[in-house]
Amino acid sequence: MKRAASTPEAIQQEDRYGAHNYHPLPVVLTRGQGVHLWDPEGKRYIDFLSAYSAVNQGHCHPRIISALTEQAQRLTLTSRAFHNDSLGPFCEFVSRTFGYERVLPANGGVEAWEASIKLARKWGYQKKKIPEGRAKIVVCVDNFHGRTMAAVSASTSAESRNEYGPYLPGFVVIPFNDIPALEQALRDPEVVAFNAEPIQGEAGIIVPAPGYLKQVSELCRKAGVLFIADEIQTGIARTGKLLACDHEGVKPDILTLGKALSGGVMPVSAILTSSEIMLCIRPGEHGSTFGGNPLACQVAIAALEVVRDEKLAENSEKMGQIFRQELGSFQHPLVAEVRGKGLMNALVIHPNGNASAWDVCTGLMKNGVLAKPTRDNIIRFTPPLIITEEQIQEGVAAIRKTLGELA
Ligand code: IF1
Repeated sequence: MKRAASTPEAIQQEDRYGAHNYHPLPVVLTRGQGVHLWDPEGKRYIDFLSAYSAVNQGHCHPRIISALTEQAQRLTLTSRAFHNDSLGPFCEFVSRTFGYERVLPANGGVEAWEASIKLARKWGYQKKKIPEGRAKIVVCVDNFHGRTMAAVSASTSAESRNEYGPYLPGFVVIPFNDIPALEQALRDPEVVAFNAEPIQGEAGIIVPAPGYLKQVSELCRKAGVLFIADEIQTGIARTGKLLACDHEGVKPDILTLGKALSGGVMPVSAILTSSEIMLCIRPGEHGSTFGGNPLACQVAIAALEVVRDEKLAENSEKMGQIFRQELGSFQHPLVAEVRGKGLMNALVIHPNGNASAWDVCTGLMKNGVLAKPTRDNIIRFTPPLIITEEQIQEGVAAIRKTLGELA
């Protein structure tokens, strides 16, 4: 079977034969290059979602695609039953890039996140001597870490959780951006880790108070508890620094990365930590068929080289400032707030206005900009980090036009 010939054909076919676990905007995409995407009818869009920040380097980045095609013709998968000559370079490059001693490779984001939970528990039993089966991990209200049973068990969202029980025990939930609540939770000697996104993504781009991450890190250190930062969405230059934690000079004990680690080319994720923590997992105690495969390793190395060589963190910071300044100057009854860091931004739509975030996104689509609502009244704007000022202004003009049409 070939590609669907038209937008209606693609949508109907997917609707008829696919699971109904998403509610996408009615747009079909057939090609991408840089910040642009095209539908089968040839209409061009600017991508202001970047596949949820996986395509930070832009669509089909030539350097990443060339690493992919070269390696694809040479060796794709060996399993970890044998060594391959790309995993070592990947581990060294990723360790050095992010300043950690060791890396554990995985595939999707949630796989890395879940491994971080397993690793923290192992560490708790081996180093903290927590009685077997008692380890607790503190997570935040409105967290998002993925869709596995562990992630769903840690979730506080009815939509993510309901009718999937029984849930995995061992998670303690506290509010995000609440230091006294963390202090209180850390008094429990069975707590092994505090896990959080530095900026909550799915919750609606919730940026914590300045100094929050620094205090989190200090409190965890004093309590002898691990700080696990899920930077699967915030990491790899999205927020204007290589890591969101870099804004406060904080180094998490365990760091999870995914999404843009491959530039959106294939699922690649990783957890990074010290030798002391990582080596708590011994041979045979964790793994996966595809984790650390040579194709993923070469793609990830190229993807990170692009972030470094094209100075994407700097561009993200610069373009983000311009974007927030432009949107912040809108005088419009629908605009309640503009917030974010770097190129991870949100526009909050007045909940009792005459149009919803969905209406705005549908209007934006017609005007050539692709973005997606989160929650009922928030629109996330996360374009590829290679975006130029001219393209930012093009996006801003489309947002202004769309809001004007809805007023
Ligand atoms: C979906 C949001 C983004 C994540 C963090 C782990 C994962 C994610 C901080 C798991 C994934 C996604 C998955 C996607 C929607 C999405 C998302 F809307 F939920 F918030 F990115 F903006 N940690 N985030 O954000 O990574 O296993 O998916 O690779 O539809 O579930 P994954």
